[in-house]
Amino acid sequence: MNTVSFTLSADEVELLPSNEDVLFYQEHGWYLAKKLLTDDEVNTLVIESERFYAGHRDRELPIHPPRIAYWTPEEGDRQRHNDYIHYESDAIRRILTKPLIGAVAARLAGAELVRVFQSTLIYKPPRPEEESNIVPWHFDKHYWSTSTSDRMLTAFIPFHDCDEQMGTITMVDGSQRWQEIGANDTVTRHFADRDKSELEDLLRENAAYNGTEVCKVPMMIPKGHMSFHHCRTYHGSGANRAAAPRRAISLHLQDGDNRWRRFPLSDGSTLTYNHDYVVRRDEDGDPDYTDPNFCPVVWTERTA
Ligand SMILES: O=C(O)CCC(=O)C(=O)O
Ligand SMILES: [Fe+2]
Repeated sequence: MNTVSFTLSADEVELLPSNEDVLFYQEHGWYLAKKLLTDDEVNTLVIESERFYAGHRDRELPIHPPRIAYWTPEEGDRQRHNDYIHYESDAIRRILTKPLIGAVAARLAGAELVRVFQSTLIYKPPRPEEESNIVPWHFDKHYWSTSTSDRMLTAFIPFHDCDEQMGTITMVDGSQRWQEIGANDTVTRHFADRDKSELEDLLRENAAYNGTEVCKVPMMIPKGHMSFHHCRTYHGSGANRAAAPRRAISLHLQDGDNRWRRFPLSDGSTLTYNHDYVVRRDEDGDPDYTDPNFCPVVWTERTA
């Protein structure tokens, strides 16, 4: 399994973020990367995602965790989310674990080693009125309270040019530096389960609490490029008003230091994340977020 070599070609080195880009990411909480995927790789993502939707699996999850996002055709023509796409499709896993993506993430996060945390295949049908296409304001760390790290980050990878008309991902500039107000247990619930207007209000209140206003930046992402966002950067996205579906993968990444931690909820129970039902256990019997089956290494500067 660990036959990947963590080296970049001279051409790939040119595609890494500069020191200025890293400072930009630290200040703004997002970064639009150069063309990290070839057209062939992106075309393969389209073909393989269609094969997946038609029922093809290279591997199946041993069980479906209670809060997994997992669209099936019975759900019809609404927004589709499929977690663990890097586990169930070998061809997609190969592209998502391309060392260049990991190397960009490592630079941005200031990490020596980067692993996959999760990946979600996303499809927004071209239906402007479809409510489920709207992704309300959230930041990803809300779902990752059982993770110790505050350096985790996400690559949003569309399979085509992606703009506002298509309902591209939209960042709330600089919000990763905000102190959060109004946080309670509800923030750990997936955005699909939460009230959308409540989230819009919460965003405005949070901005005001931090002495600022909400500045929304829609990511204009050319085919082969991807945007990165910090795990505390607020983001969301709107309707797909284009004629074609919006296809993408959210590739969530963890730095090498990230580990599982117990996260108690106010009712005394312990929060669980999807992984807690499927990954191997560590020596203390706790979920191991370094399990290479689910969380493969995508980049390391350490020599083997
Ligand atoms: O699909 C979108 O527009 C947003 C995806 C998202 O929330 C993420 O990449 O973390
Ligand atoms: Fe997100």
